[in-house]
Amino acid sequence: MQREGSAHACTMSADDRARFAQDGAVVLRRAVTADWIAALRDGVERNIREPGPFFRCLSQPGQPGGFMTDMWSRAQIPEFESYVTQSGIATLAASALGEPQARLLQDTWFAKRAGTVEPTPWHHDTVIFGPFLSIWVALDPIPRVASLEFVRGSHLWNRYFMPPSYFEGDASTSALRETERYYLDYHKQEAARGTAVAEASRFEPTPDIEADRADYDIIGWEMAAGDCILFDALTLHGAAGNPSERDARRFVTRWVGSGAVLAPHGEAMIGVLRGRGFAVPFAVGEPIGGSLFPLLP
Ligand SMILES: O=C(O)CCC(=O)C(=O)O
Repeated sequence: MQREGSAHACTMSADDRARFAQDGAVVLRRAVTADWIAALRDGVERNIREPGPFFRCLSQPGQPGGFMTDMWSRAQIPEFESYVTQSGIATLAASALGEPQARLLQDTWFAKRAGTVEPTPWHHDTVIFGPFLSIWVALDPIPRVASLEFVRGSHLWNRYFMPPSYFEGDASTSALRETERYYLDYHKQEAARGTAVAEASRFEPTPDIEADRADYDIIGWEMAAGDCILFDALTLHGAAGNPSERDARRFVTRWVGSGAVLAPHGEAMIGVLRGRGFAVPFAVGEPIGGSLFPLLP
């Protein structure tokens, strides 16, 4: 699919680069053109009607709104495949990584319907060791109160966090909210329990940032559709629900640099992918490769 604006390549100024390095997150205004945003919105709505193998509804039954997500669905949604290969987003990722190309780790999206109460818990993304960033693009106008927030500079703390439930037994995890279970599952599957427990010693439970917001330097932005936030995977991030009167959909691409390897607790992730029939030709400690994780542009 060829779209108008496909030659558009968003760029980072020297100031953007400095912010990304120091703060671990930077907002890039109007980085993605309106026709790509329209295509991604269409793709998300079709993906909701036709869920992929990783689709999750993260709202509890009976709650208002609805918090949904899917991952790696570009195989079935051509708009997503076109966006990652033709929109210029890969060029932006490569430029932020300081490399000629970037490797796509994942395409994913999060949709919070109007009135969603379920938050995105504070976390950071540790499944990769080495250069790893995400580009979070707003598909709708998203007010500051519903937008993704970051603890400024937390990517430089040299600390690794897991959900508190990562350290607890099965009895306590049975009471988790759906979003907490989602982030826990991302790091730990029952099949990888031995690895996960052995790995636990290098991680700390994620602090209760929401309970002590004033103690943290929290940054975030009101977003227009097409604005994006480029963030280091290790920057702690989270979001409230969506108290606004319209949907707050976001599309996220995750990118790794040439020095990136799969972290030990990423074993669960590749196990799940292989279980769904995806080819994952690398192991823990090895560089990411294979057709699901293409080098772009
Ligand atoms: O948009 C959200 O609510 C979640 C985004 C997120 O956690 C991520 O992209 O890592």
